[in-house]
Amino acid sequence: MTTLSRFFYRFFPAILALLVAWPTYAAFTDNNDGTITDTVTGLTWDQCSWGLSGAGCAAGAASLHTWTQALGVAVAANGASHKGRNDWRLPSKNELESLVKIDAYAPAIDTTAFPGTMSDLYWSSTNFASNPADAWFVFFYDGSTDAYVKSSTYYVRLVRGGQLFDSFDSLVVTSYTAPSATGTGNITASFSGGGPGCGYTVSQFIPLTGHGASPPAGSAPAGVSFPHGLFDFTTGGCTPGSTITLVVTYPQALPAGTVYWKYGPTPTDGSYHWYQLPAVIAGNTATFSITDGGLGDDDLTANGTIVDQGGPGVPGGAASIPTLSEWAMLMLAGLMGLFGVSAMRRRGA
Ligand SMILES: [Ca+2]
Repeated sequence: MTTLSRFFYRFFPAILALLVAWPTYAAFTDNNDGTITDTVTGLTWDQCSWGLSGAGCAAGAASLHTWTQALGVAVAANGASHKGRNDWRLPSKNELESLVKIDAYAPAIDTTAFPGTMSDLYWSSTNFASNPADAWFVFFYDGSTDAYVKSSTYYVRLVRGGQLFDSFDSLVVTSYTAPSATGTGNITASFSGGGPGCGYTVSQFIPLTGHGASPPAGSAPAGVSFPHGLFDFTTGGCTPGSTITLVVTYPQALPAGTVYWKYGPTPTDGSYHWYQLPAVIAGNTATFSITDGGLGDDDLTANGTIVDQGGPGVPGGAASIPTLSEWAMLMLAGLMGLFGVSAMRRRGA
């Protein structure tokens, strides 16, 4: 036996152990409070899938959630100070993938650190960029990843702390400020309701005509002007059938008699037409509510998406306040009327 082979046989167990241990990218620390910290990523994970608890995550049953519900699980966990913390969130795709153990399957995870993990699909918070109706998941059977429609029900594991990778993936936008399309100043359109994942996927201020999203030219209701143009928006990721309440703040006070007009189909008339959406007009704000699938939602279905387009219509057309020359014409007309009446009286006398 050569010196080299003797060396190899002597250290064979150590070499083997090194090779087996090599693909371990994560270094887990059990915090003994139901959480596991990955010292590589700095993230702290809920040791159990949502729904499981206790030693070895042996109690309860892992629960299935739609993507929107999964975002809500984090909100609920924070409200209940889950495991003494209130900064839980749904992990991003990259964060969730960091848990995959590449030399394991069914489940593809360190089962000592994360007992009770389902060999199944877990939601990430990351939207699928080319189709906002889908989001990314990690398949902990083999560690693969893909995206699918958000209404699917998958498992959830929450995370907290660390560096928030892909923070914009989970950013839900509920307020939009931009100049009006008519040059009157900045408009802010904010909404509340619709669930934790409900945000604008489209938001733009458009003119009454001439924009790709504008209603057909000449279709607007007669005798009504739209000094601030229209607001065109779509929300996504909302709880199906939920109601959002919008407050749109305009740069100037809305005149008396202002009505919020919309162009689109309604539950009682499927063709595109102008109609008045019930709204509270006060000062420079218009406040109204739209229920997913109800009046004001152009897709007329409770699908988690609200499609809307409309704006405040001022009665009397553009010249609701007479200009100086118009006042002069009115006075002249009034004077001529007075002369006419006095002339008639003289003739009749
Ligand atoms: Ca809808």
